[in-house]
Amino acid sequence: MSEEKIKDLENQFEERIARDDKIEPKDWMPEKYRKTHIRQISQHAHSEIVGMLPEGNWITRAPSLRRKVALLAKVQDEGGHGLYLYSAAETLGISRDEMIEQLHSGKAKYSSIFNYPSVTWADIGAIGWLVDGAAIINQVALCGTSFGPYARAMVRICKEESFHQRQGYEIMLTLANGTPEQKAMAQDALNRWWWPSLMMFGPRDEDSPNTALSMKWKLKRKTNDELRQQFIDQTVPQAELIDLKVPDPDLKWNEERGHYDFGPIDWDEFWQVVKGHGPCNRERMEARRSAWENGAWVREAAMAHADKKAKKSLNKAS
Ligand code: FAQ
Repeated sequence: MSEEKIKDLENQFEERIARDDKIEPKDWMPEKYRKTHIRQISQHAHSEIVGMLPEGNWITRAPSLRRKVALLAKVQDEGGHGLYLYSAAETLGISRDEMIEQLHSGKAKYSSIFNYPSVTWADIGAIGWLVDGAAIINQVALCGTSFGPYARAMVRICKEESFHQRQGYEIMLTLANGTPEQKAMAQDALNRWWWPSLMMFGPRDEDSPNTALSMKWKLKRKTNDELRQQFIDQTVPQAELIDLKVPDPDLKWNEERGHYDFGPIDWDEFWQVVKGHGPCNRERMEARRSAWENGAWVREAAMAHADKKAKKSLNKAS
């Protein structure tokens, strides 16, 4: 293709982005747009799948049948979210196998938050309330993202995440209104999950290499810092309502800004976790790899069945 033609296509593409048109898989797009979408959508998919592990840990130990049913449904939903997202990424020309290989080899990232352990039942409350709460804030913005399949997946995912967030908050509410031991357990979970939840939104804007281009192409509709602030402003009153204390001595409402000021985030810890040195990175990757290996027979059986069905319908047609 001539340089002039490419320039022309680029201009048309930028005009479509400016008009808030959705870009669809068969439309022309700059190679960098395609690649950055594969990066973000596949990492998002990996996060959903790895994110099943800390909660899956509690399915057999949920304190009642009602809690067990809700948790099972939630963990299953997360698996479903991973599948929509892998499908959305596949429309950009990468295969599911390639994405899984990138996860297993450590080339692709997944959210830092899932490298922390879930040690008590209150952690299941904190994950629903804080982790799903943070995920919703990020994902509501992504409903307006420029790539059609990603935006449409987000609409459905957000509806399910809002159920997840409420079931988590309700666990925290119940514990906070329970015995002094139960309330202390809820407070301890909030103490451990608060800062890692703030890290989920990614590095500060000035340290975020991908934000500028992703904002220009409307992959991101809000920056990491904007979303983090929105999460804090929304979550602090929820903690106050159930009489739990956010573990940040610098947290203070700033009348002038109309936002909460908050204390420094430990970015060294964040990068350590992202680079594979968090408390559970090794355990999470081992669980994913062994699930992949142990599930090989299911994939083979499904392929053999699909093959048999295709041959049968070919025979019928001839
Ligand atoms: N963890 O330049 P930026 C959920 C990486 S879903 C690990 O700012 P970007 C549901 C980043 O990839 C949670 N790595 O990057 C659920 C980049 O590295 P790269 C997942 C992180 O992409 C709930 C580098 O740092 N949600 O929770 C993290 O513009 C409960 C520089 O950063 C999504 O994925 C991190 N926290 O912004 C499931 C939402 N932050 O790729 C189960 C979609 C940054 O260049 C249970 N993703 N990095 O090698 C996004 O919105 C963006 O990708 C950000 C990062 C905001 C995460």
